Amino acid sequence: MREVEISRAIVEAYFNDLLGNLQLDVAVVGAGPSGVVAGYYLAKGGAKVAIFEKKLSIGGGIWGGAMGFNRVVVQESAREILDEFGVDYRPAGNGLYVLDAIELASTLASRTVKAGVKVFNMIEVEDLLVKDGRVSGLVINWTPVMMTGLHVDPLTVEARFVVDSTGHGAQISQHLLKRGLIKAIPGEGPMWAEKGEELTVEHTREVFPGLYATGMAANALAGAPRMGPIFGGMLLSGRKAALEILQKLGK
Ligand code: 48H
Ligand code: FE2
Repeated sequence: MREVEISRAIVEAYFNDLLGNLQLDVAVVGAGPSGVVAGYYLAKGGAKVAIFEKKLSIGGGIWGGAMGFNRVVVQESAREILDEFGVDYRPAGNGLYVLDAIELASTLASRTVKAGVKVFNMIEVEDLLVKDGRVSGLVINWTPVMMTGLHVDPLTVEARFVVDSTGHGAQISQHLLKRGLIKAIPGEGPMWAEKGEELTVEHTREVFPGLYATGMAANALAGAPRMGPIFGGMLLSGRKAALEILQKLGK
């Protein structure tokens, strides 16, 4: 066994995957709960989909539960998604269920990868391709390049749809705001769990031709309340975006 053979195996496998994912049906940005669930349902529906995540880990805000207590809550309306993924939960009364954040994050990750979604971590989406008034892909760079501020030009990925699943900051939609292509991103409102959960799903939509927003990004775009450590809305939002996109793709 020679070290260079190990290196060759890694480089060949990675670059084959990258080459195979430069043109996608759907590029999801952000591997938090809403992005991962969107990716899963898109792949199950037959779309070619990849997720780009700037951190090493996938799962976004799930891991820390609430204040580091690594449990999260999901309400009745999203229980069927937990069942679909095979995540355990315990009734906590009042139509709420409590689950282990580590199990949720790791199971969502595993099932999504096994459903055929290619996850590229450590890649930050630094901009969008916009042509003829439609988002048509991503501009990507290594996270360490972004962190160090080195002047290194990016690469690109083409996609028929892009999903902004970047959480609180709605980072991807911010690129359109900066260019005056969308009018405003009011940011999330103060906490109101029930309303926030409802509105997250309601505001999951195509926010600009070719661009969907899910989860907290959808909330930020709509100025809807935050909801704290309840995750049903994130899961339902990811599924809603996926099903609408599949329909538009004719899948
Ligand atoms: C690549 C990026 C980029 C970029 C960001 O924050 P998330 O977990 O997002 P959601 O919306 O799926 O879930 C929100 C939930 O975790 C939460 O915060 C809740 C329910 N809060 C309620 C409250 O009251 O606070 O994940 C977003 C992911 C992260 O992993 C980021 O690293 C990643 O997106 N990301 N990836 N390129 N430009 N920006
Ligand atoms: Fe949050």
